[in-house]
Amino acid sequence: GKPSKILTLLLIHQNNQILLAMKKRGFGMGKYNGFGGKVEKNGESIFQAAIRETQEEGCITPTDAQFIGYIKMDYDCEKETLKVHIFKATQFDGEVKETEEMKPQWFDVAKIPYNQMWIDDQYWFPYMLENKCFSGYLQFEGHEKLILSELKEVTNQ
Ligand code: 6U4
Ligand code: NA
Ligand code: NA
Repeated sequence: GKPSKILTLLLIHQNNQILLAMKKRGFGMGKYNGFGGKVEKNGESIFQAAIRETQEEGCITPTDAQFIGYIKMDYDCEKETLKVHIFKATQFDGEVKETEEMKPQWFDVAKIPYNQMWIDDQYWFPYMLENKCFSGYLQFEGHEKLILSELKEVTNQ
């Protein structure tokens, strides 16, 4: 199979609102998403990478982040399979600011802009919003067409 790349994604869910950010460049440009990116090859943990990417992209430091989900994503057009580790936080230090990479915005949970997000988000955000751990596998044709989606809640015991 293809080589894989470890990525993080972190969502802030506070007071019935979710903090999303419009990606201004690179992979996922023009879409609203959480903060995240590649784990650095300097020995940082996946958790540390999730916090660092949120600091770099949103200027805030989550203080109660928890692992909530794992999704393996296979894009036919990409050289590497993406292994995305998803975290959720409700508290953070600092002030949300726009950066070169991201334009952040708060959304009511009832008004999440799924039509301006990755197509899979509408399927797994409900787990995340309800604090249910989940795991899955997605297969894409291009970046917009989801040809296989296997997502499920994961329970401990
Ligand atoms: P550089 O080149 O350093 O800016 P980096 O920020 O390390 O890149 P990036 O931005 O390429 O990594 O990471 C991609 C981000 O997009 C990760 O947070 C995972 C996320 N992502 C990719 N496919 C996704 C999908 N189908 N649904 C989703 N998030 C996805 O919700
Ligand atoms: Na990023
Ligand atoms: Na990065």
